[in-house]
Amino acid sequence: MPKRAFITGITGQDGSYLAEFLLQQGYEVFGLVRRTSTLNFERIRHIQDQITLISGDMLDQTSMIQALRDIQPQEIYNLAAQSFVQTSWSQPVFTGDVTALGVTRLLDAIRTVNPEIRFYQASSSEMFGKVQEVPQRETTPFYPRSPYGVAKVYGHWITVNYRESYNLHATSGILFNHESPRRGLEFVTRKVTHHAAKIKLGLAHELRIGNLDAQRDWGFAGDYVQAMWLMLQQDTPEDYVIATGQTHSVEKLLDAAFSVVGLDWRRYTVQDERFMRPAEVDLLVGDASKAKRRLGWTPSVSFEQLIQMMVESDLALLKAEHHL
Ligand code: NAP
Ligand code: G4F
Repeated sequence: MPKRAFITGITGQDGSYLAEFLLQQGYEVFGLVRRTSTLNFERIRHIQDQITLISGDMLDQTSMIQALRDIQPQEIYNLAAQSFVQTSWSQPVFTGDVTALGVTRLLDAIRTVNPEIRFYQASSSEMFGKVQEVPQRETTPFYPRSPYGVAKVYGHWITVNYRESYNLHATSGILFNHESPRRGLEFVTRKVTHHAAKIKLGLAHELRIGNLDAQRDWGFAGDYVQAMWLMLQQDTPEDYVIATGQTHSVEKLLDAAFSVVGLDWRRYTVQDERFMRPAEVDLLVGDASKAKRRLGWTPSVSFEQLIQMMVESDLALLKAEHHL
C-alpha cells in the first residue's frame, strides 16, 4: 500500500513542490483547498490528475476532522498560512486565526482522529525577527517583528506542546526564505525578477521597492521541501533549521537579477514608502548544521543560480503571454 500524505497549502509555492516530490516517492497525495469563486490551481495544474483535492479551511475544524477521517493519512504537512508579512499588519487578527490558531485546529484533529499521524509544521525564520544571535540556529531565542512572526511563534510552540503533551510525532521546520519561479509576485525576489524581465522586454519602465538594506538567507524551494519530508522520516520528532548559510541584501538581489538581463537597476528603481514595514527584520542567516548532520540535507542551488533561474523563467513566461 502506498503511504498517504495530506498537504494543507497545496496550491501555494511549497505545496506544489512538495506534492511533486511526494508523488515521485510513491505517495498518494491529498491536498486541502479552500472554496474560492475562481480556481487558483496554476501551480498544481500539471499534477492535478495525480492528486486528490479535499475542500476545507484552516478556519474550520469540522472540515479538518472530516478530512483526516476520510483520508487516513500517515503524514500531514501543514503549509497553509497567511504567509505575506506585509499583509499581517493590515490583517493581524485574520493572520493570527489562520497562521496561529489553524495549527491548533489541525493538531487537535490529529489527536482526535489518530495520534499516530506524523505532523510537519511550517515554522519560519521570521520568528527570529530582531535577531539575538548570528547565525540563527534551533536554540536561538525568538523575537518576532510582525503579526505574522508572532503567529508563527504560536504555531511553533503549540506544535512542541502537542508533541510533549500527547506524545505526537510533531516536528517544526524553521525554514529560512526559499524562492522559485512559482513564488508569489508580491514577495521581493519574484517582484524583482519579474520586473527585471518586464523592463528588459519593454513591458515596464520602473520598479518601486522598499528597504534595500534588509538581508535574507535565500534558498531554492525545491530543495527545502525535501528537508520537510526527511524530518518526518526520523524516528524521533525534533525541530530543524533549514537555510543556506549565505545572506544577501535586497540591493545585491537587484544586482543579481538585473545583471542577468544586462541592465543597471539604478536607472529603473524608485524607493517607495508604501513598501517599508512598521518594524523590519534586518538580517537573517541560518545555521543548518543540525539538518546536515542528522538528515543529510544540504542545499543544491546557489543564490546566483536561483535568481538566474527565476529571471529566465519570467522572461519565458512574459514572452509567451505577450506573444513576443
Ligand atoms: P504561499 O505560497 O503563500 O501558500 C500558502 C498556502 O496556504 C496557499 O495554498 C493558500 O491557499 C493556503 N491557505 C491560506 N489560508 C488558508 C486557509 N484559511 N485555509 C486553507 N488554506 C489556506 O506560501 P509558501 O511560500 O508556499 O509557504 C508555505 C508555508 O511555509 C507557509 O506556512 C509559510 O508561512 C511558511 N514559510 C514559508 C517560507 C518561504 O520562504 N516561502 C519560509 C518559512 C516558512 P490559497 O491558494 O487558496 O491562497
Ligand atoms: O520577500 P519578502 O516579502 O519576505 P519576508 O518578509 O522575508 O517573508 C518571507 O520569508 C519568511 C521567512 O523568513 C516567511 F516566513 C514568509 O512567509 C515569507 O515567505 O521580504 C523580504 C525583505 C523584507 O525585509 C522587506 O522589507 O525584502 C524587503 N523588501 C524591500 N522592498 C520588500 C520590498 N519586500 C517586498 N515584499 N516588497 C518590496 O517591494
